Amino acid sequence: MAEDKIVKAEKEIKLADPLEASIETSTQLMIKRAQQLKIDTVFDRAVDMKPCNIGLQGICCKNCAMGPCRLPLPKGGIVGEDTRKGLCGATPNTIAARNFARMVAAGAAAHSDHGRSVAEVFLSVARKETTDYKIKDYQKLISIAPHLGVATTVEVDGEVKDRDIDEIALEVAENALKEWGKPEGELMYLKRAPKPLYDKWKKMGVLPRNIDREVVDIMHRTHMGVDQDYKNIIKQCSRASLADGWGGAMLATDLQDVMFGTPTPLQSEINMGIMKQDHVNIIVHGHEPVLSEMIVAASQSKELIDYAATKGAKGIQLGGICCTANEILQRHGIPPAGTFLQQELAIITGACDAMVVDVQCVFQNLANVAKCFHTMLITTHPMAKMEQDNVIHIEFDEHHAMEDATRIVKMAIDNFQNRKADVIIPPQKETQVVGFSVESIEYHLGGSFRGTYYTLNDNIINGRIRGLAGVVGCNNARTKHNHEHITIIKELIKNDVLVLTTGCSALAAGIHGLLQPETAAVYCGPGLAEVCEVVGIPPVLHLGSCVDNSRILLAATEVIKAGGLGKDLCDIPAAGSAPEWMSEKAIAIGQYFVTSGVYTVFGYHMPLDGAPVLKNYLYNEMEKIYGGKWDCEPDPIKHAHKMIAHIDKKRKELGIDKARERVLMDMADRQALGL
Ligand code: NFS
Repeated sequence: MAEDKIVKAEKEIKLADPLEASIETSTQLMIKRAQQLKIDTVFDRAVDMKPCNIGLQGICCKNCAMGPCRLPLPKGGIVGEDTRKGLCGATPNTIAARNFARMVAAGAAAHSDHGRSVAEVFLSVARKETTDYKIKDYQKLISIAPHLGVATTVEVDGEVKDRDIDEIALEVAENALKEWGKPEGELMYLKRAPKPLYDKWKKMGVLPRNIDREVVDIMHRTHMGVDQDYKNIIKQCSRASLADGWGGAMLATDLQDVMFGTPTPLQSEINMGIMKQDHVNIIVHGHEPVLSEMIVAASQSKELIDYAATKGAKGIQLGGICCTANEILQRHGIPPAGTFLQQELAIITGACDAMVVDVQCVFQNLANVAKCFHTMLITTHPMAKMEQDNVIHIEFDEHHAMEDATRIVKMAIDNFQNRKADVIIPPQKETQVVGFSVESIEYHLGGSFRGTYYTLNDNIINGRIRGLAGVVGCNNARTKHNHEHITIIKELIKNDVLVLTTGCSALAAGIHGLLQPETAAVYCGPGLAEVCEVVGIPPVLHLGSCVDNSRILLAATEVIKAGGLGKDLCDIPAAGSAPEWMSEKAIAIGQYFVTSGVYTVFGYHMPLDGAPVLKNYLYNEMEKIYGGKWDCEPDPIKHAHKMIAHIDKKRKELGIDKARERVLMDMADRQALGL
């Protein structure tokens, strides 16, 4: 196409160096392509705009109109008493803690509101108000029912019988929805945690009352002139974050599994190379699988595939971006087109006939990029519209879900013939084995007759597996795309740490070929390689989207139940990491990991440097209360080794450090022992 038809960026901005912006080839190619077309992307904007130094330190207070009050650290640090204060007298600790708390509130709200939407759809299913969604996994329904106070059996004339499944579904749906706003009590899922952890939360007064209330509590408490004790603010952060991890997010995962199926391992592909020149390409982007599940069904219907053929397309290629990609990948094998930072680039290919978005992590600049091509950008959620006039809004409703999805797919097909730009799809793609869950790990590591976590525990105790790491979270345009994720994961598996991954970190791992069983022989230490080869799993297990971090909590709980590795989550040789975090959701996740006893290291930076006392509280003092603590390390190798050092500390506390030394002895060592 004539390049003068491209709508140019409004102003000339500094351009990113593609090789500095990402370690990934297709991303580099598409950044260059965008620059040739004079379309700015997030990578260029990150070079053009520096972050605010005061905001970076976490000490800008704009919670009232006497401010914004800014309390930067004095040059040369604090000497003597820290006398910095805002107009009202708020200290750096109060200000940074409030800002941190509001991130926890926003993150918990985003995950949990997603969960609420799923629960509402599930209620419609249970009431039989919709036939578009169904219960797919009855076993999962039965397994979660008791945790929501729903009996699965009934006694009739002294005989125990199974209850009617429809009755169970309805009660589960009603009880689940009550978790968002019940007037008294505490969240029911908290009791799924190991008892010592639950007791700790109870003693500390951080058991969430209901999901919404803990978020509202933070917004109230951080209003001007309310909570002025950073420890008390952080305590509420713990409470609200638990309402996310062991509440809204966990309910989202469970009810999605019930309706759409619990993931089991499958093979798929990933990266922009999954898009096809001669197919209608539809990219779903966002988070709630309620929408994307229907788009999957519509795009696979014979009627629409035939319709696509009438428009000259060889088929319909569906792909995903961000966590909605993970949802449909895990359950249907639909290949993701990329991570959070590749969303604009998928359109730059010129081959994206429709991008369908719902909520969270969606760039507003997509509309500007779409304008340069034929791409139809469709918003679908009542709370997430865009002001640009080239964006189409089709409100998605579970009561006519299939009808909406069919309409959207048909529009994309009609748009296939309108492609105007030269289509350049980068060829890069990788195969990957994905679809792990608490249930499938149990099956894989325990076998079909002995489905338990004993085998995993055994291998941790004997030292073949040094420990577990959860590596999760976003990409951030302030760090080199995928570099930190991949460097950290490789360093962990090289040191025999089994990695559980979710979110964009999982997508990054897939793109760089780390989600293949063959990876074990190439990158792993000898112990982990042996386990992976025997069991046939990759050393990096994809557990789903960011709400599925709840799977990591429950997998860790299963490890405790299987025995031999302590009584509480903080006893396990395990650590958490978000190497390239950017979202408020990541802060909520970090806080519930820490409050659940996990040592959690973030990459890039944390907005705490301007409040060293608060920082020390989060990085050190919290461990004395919950067994877990925050840390931050931008250097990926040091980052991985901080996690490994923590894992080794826990091995020592459990008395299993010697076992590992034996396992890692080479032949010469063994011969020296005369065995
Ligand atoms: Ni998580 Fe998923 Fe990605 Fe970050 Fe955004 S998509 S919910 S927030 S950027 S991992």
